[in-house]
Amino acid sequence: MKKIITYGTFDMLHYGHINLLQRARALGDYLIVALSTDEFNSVEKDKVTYFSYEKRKKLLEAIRYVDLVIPEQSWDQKIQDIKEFRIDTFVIGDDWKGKFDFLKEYCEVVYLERTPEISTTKIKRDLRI
Ligand code: C2G
Repeated sequence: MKKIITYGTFDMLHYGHINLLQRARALGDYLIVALSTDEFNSVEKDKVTYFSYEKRKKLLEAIRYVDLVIPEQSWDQKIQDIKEFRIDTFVIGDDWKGKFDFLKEYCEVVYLERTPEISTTKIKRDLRI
C-alpha cells in the first residue's frame, strides 16, 4: 500500500484544496492529511482560521480522498510522521517548491501545481470577512 502525506491549514475548504487532495490521493492508495492545529496556525503561521481545528478536521474526514487526519503541531514533525506512518510520498502545493527537499532522504517529495485564482485569503477579501 502506497501511503501519501500532505500538510496544511485547509481553512474555508475550497476547490483548490480539493484539487490538491484528489491529485495527492491519486499518487497512492492511502492519504494522510496533517492538519495545522489552531495553536500552530496562530503561533507559527500567523493565521487566524475561520473554522476551528475540529471543524476543519470534520470537513476533511468527509472527503473521499482523505483516509486519515492527524494534527500538525510543529514545523519539525514531518520526518517523524514519515517514519511513524511509513510514508512513501510527501505532497504539497508548489508554493512550497524546494522548501521540503530535505525530506527526499526519507520519501519521495512531490510539489503539485496550485489551483490558480482561489485562496482562503481571496475568499475573505471578496466577502470582506
Ligand atoms: N492549495 C492549492 N491551490 C490553492 C490553494 C491551496 O493547491 N489555490 C494547496 C496548498 O499548496 C497546500 C494545500 O492546498 O498544499 C493547503 O493549503 P493551505 O491550507 O494554505 O496550507 P499551508 O498554509 O500552505 O500549510 O507544513 C506545511 C504547512 O502546514 C502548509
